[in-house]
Amino acid sequence: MKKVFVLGGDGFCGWPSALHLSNQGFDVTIIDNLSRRNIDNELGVQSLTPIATIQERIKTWEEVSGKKIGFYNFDLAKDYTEFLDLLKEKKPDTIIHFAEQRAAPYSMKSSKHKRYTVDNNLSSTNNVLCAIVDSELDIHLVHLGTMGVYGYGTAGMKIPEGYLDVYMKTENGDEVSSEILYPVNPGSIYHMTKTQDQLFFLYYNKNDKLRITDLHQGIVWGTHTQETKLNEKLINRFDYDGDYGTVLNRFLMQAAIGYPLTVHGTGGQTRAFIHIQDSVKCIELAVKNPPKLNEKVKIFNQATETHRVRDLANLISKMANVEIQNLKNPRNEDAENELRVENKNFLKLGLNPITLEKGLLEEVKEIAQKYAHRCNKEKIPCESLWIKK
Ligand code: NAD
Ligand code: USQ
Repeated sequence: MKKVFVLGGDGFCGWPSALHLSNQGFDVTIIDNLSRRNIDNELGVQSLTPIATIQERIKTWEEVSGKKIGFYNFDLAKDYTEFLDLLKEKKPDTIIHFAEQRAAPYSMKSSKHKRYTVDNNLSSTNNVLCAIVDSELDIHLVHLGTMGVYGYGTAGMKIPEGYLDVYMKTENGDEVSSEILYPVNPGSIYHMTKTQDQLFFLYYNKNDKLRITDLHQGIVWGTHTQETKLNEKLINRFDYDGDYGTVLNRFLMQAAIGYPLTVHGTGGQTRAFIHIQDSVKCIELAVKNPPKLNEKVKIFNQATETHRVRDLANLISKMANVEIQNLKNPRNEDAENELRVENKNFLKLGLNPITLEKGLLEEVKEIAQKYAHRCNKEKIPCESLWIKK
């Protein structure tokens, strides 16, 4: 049985991915320091859905499926020796790395939050890479990166999957070509950490021949996957607050409680999206299709659709008969941008995307309306400002 470590396996993407891989017959071990749950305490918020403790989650999964999932509470940014010892003992075939602070607004709250995000994300990624080298094992690392590494200007072309062919003029007028990482353009401290992760991967792949897949994921929406639906104690987290809630899930929850949809500025921002069920499928496909030895870092754009924020707001406003409010944008970002994204790699491997049209209503009914009573309206506004007054 192939062994998989899921770093950050208690989180929004990590938990359903751990269940899905376990269901597929992988031997899954979760490593998570539960920092995300501590941040909920710091912010005084809770997931809209009532999430069970990690121990209850794992026990319930064993009862429901007959399959075991291991769990270790390590801080990957700090507990290097413990992590390395575990690698040597368990010898996983694959490590999936979700274990980073992932909210852009949280990363921009204050210098304390900026420093935490940089320290946590960069040390975790570097420690994981160093430990793979130290273990002397041939482990495939799958990392969750972001579409945000490319930035949100208008590229004028489909954003390629990670790499760009460039043509340069030499001093005597000849043309030379080269393939480079697509130029980075981070829009927050969080996104900046992901652009730096890319350089770690480039380097460790070149120097230590590590086999690495970096998934440039868009905004994940939805809550349930086939596995999390099986028992209420397996339910996934649903963040709706001003720091961790992402735009589409926030709109769905706002629609369910009749709260005017919080559009930043004109809502002209175009972003890439993927449903959580497709996200876990992509993880499975990436795990099953590792790069060969000596192959460069494999980069996939993990997104199925692009939408403008105001189009999403209009769609949900009509569907749920709720007003739209245009707020002063707390972020420093382009008011309007075009975005087209190449995603051939996953489609070629067999991804069959869930479209927004098919999934939206179900999400409103099964999650947002069902748990609307747990919403604390005071936590909805986005109060983290990119530029302080
Ligand atoms: P999340 O915050 O719900 O989960 C991250 C998990 O990692 C948490 O359980 C947290 O406790 C753990 N963690 C963080 N730092 C750790 C450390 N130092 N040691 C051990 N555990 C640690 O986030 P998510 O939404 O599941 O995102 C997972 C990954 O996917 C992130 O890296 C994020 O950048 C990426 N991603 C997420 C989205 C999205 O829309 N949610 C979109 C694109 C990319
Ligand atoms: N926005 C609104 N109203 C809201 C919330 C957000 O208009 O109530 C706007 C934001 O200003 C922004 C866009 O919606 O223009 C997206 O914001 P978001 O919070 O949904 O997404 P983002 O901050 O980009 O981050 C999320 C995840 C992050 C992941 C990223 C993928 O939190 O982990 O990396 O999506 S991507 O956006 O493709 O870079």
